Amino acid sequence: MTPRVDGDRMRRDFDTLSSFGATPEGGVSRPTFSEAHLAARQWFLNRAKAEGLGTGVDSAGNHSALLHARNRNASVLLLGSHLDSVPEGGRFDGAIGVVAALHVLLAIKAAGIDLPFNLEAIDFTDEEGTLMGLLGSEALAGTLTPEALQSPRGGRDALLAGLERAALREDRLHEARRDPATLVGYLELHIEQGQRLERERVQIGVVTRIVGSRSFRIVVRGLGGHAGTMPMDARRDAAVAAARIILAAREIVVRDFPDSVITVGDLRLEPAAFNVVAGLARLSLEFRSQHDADLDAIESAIFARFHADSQADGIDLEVTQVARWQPTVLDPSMIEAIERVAGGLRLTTTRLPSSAGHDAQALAPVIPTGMIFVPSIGGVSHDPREETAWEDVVNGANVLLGTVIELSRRRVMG
Ligand code: HGY
Ligand code: MN
Ligand code: MN
Repeated sequence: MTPRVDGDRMRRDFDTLSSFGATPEGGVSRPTFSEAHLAARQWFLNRAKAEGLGTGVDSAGNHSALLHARNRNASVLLLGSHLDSVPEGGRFDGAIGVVAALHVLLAIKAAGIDLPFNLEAIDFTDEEGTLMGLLGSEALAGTLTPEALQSPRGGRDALLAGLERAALREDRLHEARRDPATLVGYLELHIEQGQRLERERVQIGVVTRIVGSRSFRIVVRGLGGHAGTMPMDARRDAAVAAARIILAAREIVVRDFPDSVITVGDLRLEPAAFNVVAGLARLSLEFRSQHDADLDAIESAIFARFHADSQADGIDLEVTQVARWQPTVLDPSMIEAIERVAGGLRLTTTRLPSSAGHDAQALAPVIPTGMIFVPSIGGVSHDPREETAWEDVVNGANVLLGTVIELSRRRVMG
């Protein structure tokens, strides 16, 4: 009889986890290496230890619970996601993947099933990019580069301060790399963060590919001055130039790249006062597409426009690329195994691409990787209103559990 996760115990754990960094609006705020994030990670290790599981933390800060096979030198199947969140985010993004992975280990341990591989539930460091983005998963995959560490999304100072808070050393992050030959693969349960499953009334999403994205920091330099005495035709207003950038970005992508998206999520003016014309503006800009060619085309189209507009307005632009993630295809045999297991559980499934980024896209280039989605109510995510029905979370966890059993069966059958 295939074991099932204990949905009630998993719910209690999820509710405890949601208390770390809980916000009044009903979400969580657990930016990487914040007090709430560090407390959530420690809770995860303590919970695993209390259940008699092994635990470990690697040199990139990835936190793991371990269910050893009889042969401890056997390969490792990784299950997991991330406990960090965006600022003022939701309770489910990342968290259900880590809690479900833990409960898959517990269900297999309770059933006394002896797997042909070690099973590891992993919480990856800094998936959301408060510091870098995919920091822990890229370190484990061996694709984290010194160049990327030099211009991280959150800035060098924040990265160094965060590593220090977590007692991690930049020069040892790369030691987290695992030899792909020692890994069976990676499976991640995650909320869809979109509305497709809900709209189509489907219980399980089987992810086929993950969106690629590019992130830039843009500094806009104009000329500051007195808000009262500076004539309008003499101004080189950085706020106006930043607004032109935001509107041009949206116009180009909506008109020419309808399957892509572009976002300015962070905008700061200096000196930021009522009665001062802003001389400087700092923007974050990111765009995403399922196709590399589109990412290239968007990049050249928007920056050609930004530079042309800024030149005409006597504005100076400084552009720094701070992240670049390739569109990634997931493993066909993992897709097929997830579908087979969900079908066996009489759950409806559909194949779909992910428009959100995930740790899975860091691992997919080096090991067989699969992702399981469960519906997001209203498609809301990265917001305190983020919600998924608990029955759907339990379905997703049982598909994760069943897929582990299916992979072990295939491994034994050879
Ligand atoms: O940004 C993303 O898509 C993911 O939530 N980190
Ligand atoms: Mn996530
Ligand atoms: Mn997220």
